[in-house]
Formats: sequence, structure tokens, C-alpha cells
Amino acid sequence: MRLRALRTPALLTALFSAFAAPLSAGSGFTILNGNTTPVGFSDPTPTAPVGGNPGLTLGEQRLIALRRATQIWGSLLDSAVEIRVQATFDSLDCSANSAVLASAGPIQILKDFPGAELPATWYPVALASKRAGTDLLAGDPSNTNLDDIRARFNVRLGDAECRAGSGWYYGLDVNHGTQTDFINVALHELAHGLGFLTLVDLETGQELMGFPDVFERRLFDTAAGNHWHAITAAERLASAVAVRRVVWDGPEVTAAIPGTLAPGTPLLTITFPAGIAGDLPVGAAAFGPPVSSQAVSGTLVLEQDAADPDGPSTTDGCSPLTNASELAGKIAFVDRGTCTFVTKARNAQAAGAIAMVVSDNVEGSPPAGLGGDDPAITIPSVRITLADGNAIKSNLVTGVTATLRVDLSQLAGADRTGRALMNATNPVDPGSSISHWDPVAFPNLLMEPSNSADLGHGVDLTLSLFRDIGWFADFDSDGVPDEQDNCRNVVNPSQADADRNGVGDECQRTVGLAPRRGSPRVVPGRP
Ligand SMILES: [Ca+2]
Ligand SMILES: [Ca+2]
Ligand SMILES: [Ca+2]
Ligand SMILES: [Ca+2]
Ligand SMILES: [Zn+2]
Repeated sequence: MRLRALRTPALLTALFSAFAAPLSAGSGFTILNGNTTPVGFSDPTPTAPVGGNPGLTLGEQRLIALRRATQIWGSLLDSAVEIRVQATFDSLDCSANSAVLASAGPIQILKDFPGAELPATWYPVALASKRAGTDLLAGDPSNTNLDDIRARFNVRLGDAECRAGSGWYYGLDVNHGTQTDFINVALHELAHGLGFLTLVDLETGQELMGFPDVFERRLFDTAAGNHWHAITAAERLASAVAVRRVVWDGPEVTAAIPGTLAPGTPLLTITFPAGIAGDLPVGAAAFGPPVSSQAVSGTLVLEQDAADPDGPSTTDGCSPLTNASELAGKIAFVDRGTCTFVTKARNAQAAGAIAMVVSDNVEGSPPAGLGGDDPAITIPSVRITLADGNAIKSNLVTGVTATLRVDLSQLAGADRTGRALMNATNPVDPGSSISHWDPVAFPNLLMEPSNSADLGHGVDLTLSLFRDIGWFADFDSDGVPDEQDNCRNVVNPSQADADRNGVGDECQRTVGLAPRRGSPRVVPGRP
């Protein structure tokens, strides 16, 4: 779910002149369908209604599902200003086992506009317009660069060569099974467009045109002891790859964390031999029981299987294991590659293993999670880094014992002081680093870099982060934040209060005009 490279104000050209007139509006959102028949949102293929989505063509169902996602955000963001979303289904990167599901970002960014909370700071256009209380760059079908968000969804998902069997689910009921829930992905992508991203170039550390963005103001490097906007480009580059060191220190997110994240950061603790003993970070699996539910101890045994078309290596666990007698009751240790993680887990479980540890096959830290879904898997599985895997391998001759456990002193996805961890990876992943939460978070969050099958159309910490960057709560959408509004439920941008009693004229008048019949009833007071 990468970010697309967003266009800067210096690059204003009418690249999206093909966009049709608005087709559908959510609450405060307008969707602009950029596909033409027979593709994507305009695909006329007849389809049966699914999961509460009444659309009778593929295109209709896609639009209805996207509209649902915009309605969810619309109901939370309290913006009086229309948010225009250019949306298409396109061919995005894909392979048998991994796919870019979608990508999105703001179309433009602004600074020093009326209502800006921070000077000389970039804001995505939708947030800037909300704060200004007016559409700073009004949408115009003949010049669609003035829209707010550009979102692309992968039209290939579910094809034979693109995660076959896990295509899009357009139902509104979260009943996606092994398919990919479109609404969750759309909520995620819209969030990038609404401001869940940094504009810093993670290849160079440079800020956009030399100015910080509002997201950087809350990106805090715990080792440097400073925010991203207050350090140099070189320091930002170092920070971006500082695994588990970059946190979000906005007050709204921090306040929401204890009620959101569960105690217990999963770890693989090596207990023997002493030379490699210690805690290794792990990536959790989307299938099988979470590590938090059971500590598992045992000897690590390298899986052995055939070198065959299913998996050319003898340690990839892609075929039935040939050393099942050694694996029974032990922790299966296997190399990443060729087949899915679920296939490896099935084979490990069939051999009697009590857990599975996958050693990555590419450099990088922290270890990513293990994607996939199979309710029949009952053993916990994790991924460790290639470097950690190699260290274990070189000690297997003497035997390696380990415990798969959770560190209950730390919330899963927060640092020791309870601030949310951002996704710092080494090497940097330009579409994924920093502009997501660290995937170690549990329960899984909407804005982790990969889609989690257990999300349920909630926005968890994302709304809190939006509050931290300036999407203030404004129940009546009159531009006056709830905490200042002298009539919270009544539109009264002027805040007129003739008698100066702290209650705005608008709501006082409402009380004064209430119909009265007869004399007020006198209720005897109690002693
Ligand atoms: Ca094999
Ligand atoms: Ca208000
Ligand atoms: Ca009001
Ligand atoms: Ca008053
Ligand atoms: Zn994303």
C-alpha cells in the first residue's frame, strides 16, 4: 500500500484531464472516476450483489465500496469543505505472492494559508482547506490538478499471476474471507491522501523545497532526542533506517495508545548457545495463533525437504518434510522463498513442529510480518532477519534453543514510554518507511504498511494522528473547533454572544423560542 510520488506545486499540469464529472459523493467527499469503460470503476461486467453491496456491475460495486470508505472518513473528519478524490483501477506491481494493492497521496500541498497552525510548514490540500474553512484550491473538472487526493487500486489483484485467490472483496460487511477487503484498503489509501505521510525524500533526507511538513513535527527520533523538522537531512536519513527508534509523539495518539495496543512485543529469545543468546526482533504472522497467546520453548531444527519444482532448495519447506521425526515437538526453522508462508507453516505443522521460525532471504530489519491466511494452522509462526537466521544456522551443529515469547513490559507497537513506533526499516523502503506505523503493532492497525485481514473498517489510531496534525474535531462543521465552539451542535461561525454568558446567540435563541404551554409546573423541593 505504497504512497505514490505526489505532485508538488511546481508541477502543475493538467495530467488528469481525462477525469469525468463527479459521479458520487460521500459525506463531504466527491469521487472522480478516472476509468473509462470497460476498465476499473467503469467495468460493465455483470456481478451479483455481495455482502450488502447492491452493485450489479463490477464498476458499480467498486464505486459503492469506495463511497463507503469516503463516508467513514467523512463522518469522522468534520470538514465543511468538499474533498475531491481522483480514483482509478490501474495495473500496479504484482507477483504470485506479493502485490502493491493500491497507492495514494495528496495532489497538492500548501503552506502559510489562512488558518495554518504552523508557519512555513507544508499541509496536504484537504487539511489546509479544512483549516482555512474554504476550498483553497477549488475543484474544477477542466483543471483536475485542483482536486485533493489521487488514489490508484491494483486491477490485477487476484489474477493468475497476482496473488490468485486473494482478489478484491467489495462487500460492505467485512466478510472477505481469504480475499482482500477493498474498503479497508481504501480507508488506508485515503488516509495517506488526507495527511498520513511525510513529504521528506527518504533517499536524500531532504525536505520538500526546503520546508518541513506537518507530519515531521511529530516524528521524534528517540536516540537523537529531536523531531524530524529540527534535524539535518543527513540525520533524517540515519533516523529513517533506525529500526524501532522513530516514534510519533503527538498527544492525541499517545493518549489513545493504552486503549488501542495490547501488552506484549513478540520476541525470539535465544537461550543457548551463549554466543548468540539474547532477544531477536520478529515479524508476526497473519495466520495461526498470535505469539502473545502462548510462550513456546524448544530446540530449533532446520527443515529438510526435497529439491523439487515446488521448492528448489532442501531447506525451503515447500514440500512435505523429510525430517519429520526430528521436528516433532521442536521449533521448525526454515528459509523464506519460493512458496507461501502458509504452505511452509502447513508442512511444519504436519511434521509435528510446535512453532515455525522463517529466516528471511534478503537483508533488512526489522523482519516483516508473514502474510497469508489458513484457519487450519494452529502453531505460531514468525520471521527473523537474514543476519539473525545466518547466526543461528552457524550454531546449529551445537544445538540452538529458543523461546518464542512476548515482552509484556512493552505495548506491541509502542516504545517503552508508550509512544507509537513508526515504520523505520533498514534499508529504507521509500513507499513504506516512516509514513506507516511499525507493523509490530498489535492489534493490527489500519496504517501498517501491509493490509491485515483482521481489520474491520475502523480507523483506530489514524484519527488520533489526524487530530495531532490539525484535523480538529468540529461536530457541526462550522469551522469553529468543538473545544472553542459556544454552540457545538449549531452552525455559528460568528460565535456571536450578545449577553456574553459563554452560550452563543444561536443556541440561546433556540432555547428562547421553545413553545410554552401553561404555567411552569412547580415541583416541591426536597429537604
Ligand atoms: Ca524444497
Ligand atoms: Ca463547531
Ligand atoms: Ca457551532
Ligand atoms: Ca449568550
Ligand atoms: Zn500505505
